[in-house]
Amino acid sequence: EGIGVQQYTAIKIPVLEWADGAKSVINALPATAKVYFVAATLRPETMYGQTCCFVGPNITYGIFHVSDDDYFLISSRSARNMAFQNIFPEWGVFPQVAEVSGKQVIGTLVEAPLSFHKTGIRILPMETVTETKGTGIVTSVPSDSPDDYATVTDLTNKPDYYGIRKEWAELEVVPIIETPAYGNLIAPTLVQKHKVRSAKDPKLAELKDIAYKEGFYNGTMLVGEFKGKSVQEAKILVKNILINSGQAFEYAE
Ligand code: A2H
Repeated sequence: EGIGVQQYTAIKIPVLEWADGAKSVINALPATAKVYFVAATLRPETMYGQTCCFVGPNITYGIFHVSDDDYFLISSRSARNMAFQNIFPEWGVFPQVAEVSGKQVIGTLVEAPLSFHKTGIRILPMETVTETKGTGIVTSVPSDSPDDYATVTDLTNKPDYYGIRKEWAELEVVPIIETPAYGNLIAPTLVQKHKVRSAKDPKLAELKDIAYKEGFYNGTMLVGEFKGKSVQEAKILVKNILINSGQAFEYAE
């Protein structure tokens, strides 16, 4: 992806209840194991609006032992990178204890940090997740990400095709950021205005750009500890809250 470094905030999303498909894998771990899905995001200030978390259904993920009872479920590519960023205790070492496909974990209930949906959100499939970026786990904020909104719309329209329960994709989309040009639900507004047909619509590339720039330069927080502050200010403040509480860390690639 060109020259330069991409700085992500890696969000630790603990599991509340595993999908049946994952149980055979998880039962082989120590009984005290605490497994986190780790999502790489450029928009930590949007974490209030998480309504689900995406995996690539055809991606094979690893479960890696981090320390004590903590395990990360991420792509092996990102585990390798993390091993050279002091995220694992031993430099260059990223002990894999199990392997699991995206498909197997669909339906898992997780507890997303800061999300308004306090009883948990579901792991759902997103076919456009690439294994070669971030951790291969994408937390979904349909209010502010056109890709995420288009994907949850596809999932809601064809739940049987995607092998999910419709209600898993239908959690309420709450406004979290206001922009002068697009109101308080920028992603649904753009997707509807430009008649995006599915999550694979090529128009999404441009809409993603518009939403990102408009949110970053002109957005104001409507919720959370930094309500009323600009997105530019809130981004670093929310990131620091998450890092200081042990719910996130910095990850670069
Ligand atoms: B962002 P960049 Cl609200 N495959 O987080 C596809 N997309 C991925 C990914 C992967 N392997 N890993 C991360 N991403 C997504 C929030 C968000 C994001 C909002 C708005 C825009 C946005 C909630 N989803 O990204 O290619 C993640 O989604 C638009 C750029 O490294 C991550 O941030 O620039 C972003 O793409 C990283 O994209």
